[in-house]
Amino acid sequence: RTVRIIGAPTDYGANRRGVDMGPSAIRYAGLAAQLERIGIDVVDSGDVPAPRAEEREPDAETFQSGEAKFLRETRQVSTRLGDAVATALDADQTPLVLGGDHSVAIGSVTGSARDAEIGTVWFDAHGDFNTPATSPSGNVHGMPLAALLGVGEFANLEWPAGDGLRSESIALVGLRDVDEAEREAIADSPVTAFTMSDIDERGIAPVVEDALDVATMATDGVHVSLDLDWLDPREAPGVGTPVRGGVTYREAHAALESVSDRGCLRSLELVEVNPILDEHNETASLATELAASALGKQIL
Ligand code: DIR
Ligand code: MN
Ligand code: MN
Ligand code: MN
Repeated sequence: RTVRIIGAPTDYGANRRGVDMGPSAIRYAGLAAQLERIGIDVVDSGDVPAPRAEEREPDAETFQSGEAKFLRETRQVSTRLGDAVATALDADQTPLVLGGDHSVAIGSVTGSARDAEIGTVWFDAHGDFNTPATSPSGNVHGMPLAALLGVGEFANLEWPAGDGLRSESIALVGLRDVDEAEREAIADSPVTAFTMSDIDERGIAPVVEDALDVATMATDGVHVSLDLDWLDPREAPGVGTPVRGGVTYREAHAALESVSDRGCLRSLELVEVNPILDEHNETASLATELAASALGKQIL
């Protein structure tokens, strides 16, 4: 297969600077070479243009509770990224999006869902189900699922077309830090959520199989969104919002190997890598390795 790397160097969706360097850090860790070593053709589109938070109207400074910061910028970048993802898919390439903060998922998913029914597996410590009204932070990286599904105030906002994702086809895996209002939103929504407790009780493999069942049921393919804070901070220290008690190195590989084994992967994204907070780029290296597992790398 051919993989097209598309960088989306945003940081305005998160509250900490540095996640905009994620695409560079992941490329520097040797992403293309690793994928080529397992027989994948790799093309790199470079980065979609993304505004820097400090160059913009500082709505972060005038921010009031009940708002989302940098919504205009999010919409602009999502449109560009959605187009890039859809173009890659039209050319029979597998888009591999490098974030940036998790707000880039709005673009990745709408692009992937433009001409297909898709499912999504969302590996994350967080629910990413806030709306501007419920968000404690105003950061859009905590809102992409609500935005994509048109929850709350997002019902009145149009994102670049991509109607092929139904909430029934979304599985969240690895939750351990969910805000009060998000808890209700997730309970009220047909999405399926697997917490770290589910992984404790059942083990990673059966949980991921269930998540893949949800995402492949009556869909043409699956978008995998991997927030590196899904892993335990001991494995992935270079993220903006680390939460103790995440999955281990081997559990993460096992999960992405299962994704590959299903043969359902349509598009993939690696988000929230923050090299400034990292140790020797190890989180970007880990992201690179996990992408290889999702794309077919095997031990033997
Ligand atoms: C928190 C943090 N729930 C928020 N969310 C993060 O700001 O909405 N998502 N870090 O990845
Ligand atoms: Mn996230
Ligand atoms: Mn997260
Ligand atoms: Mn996030």
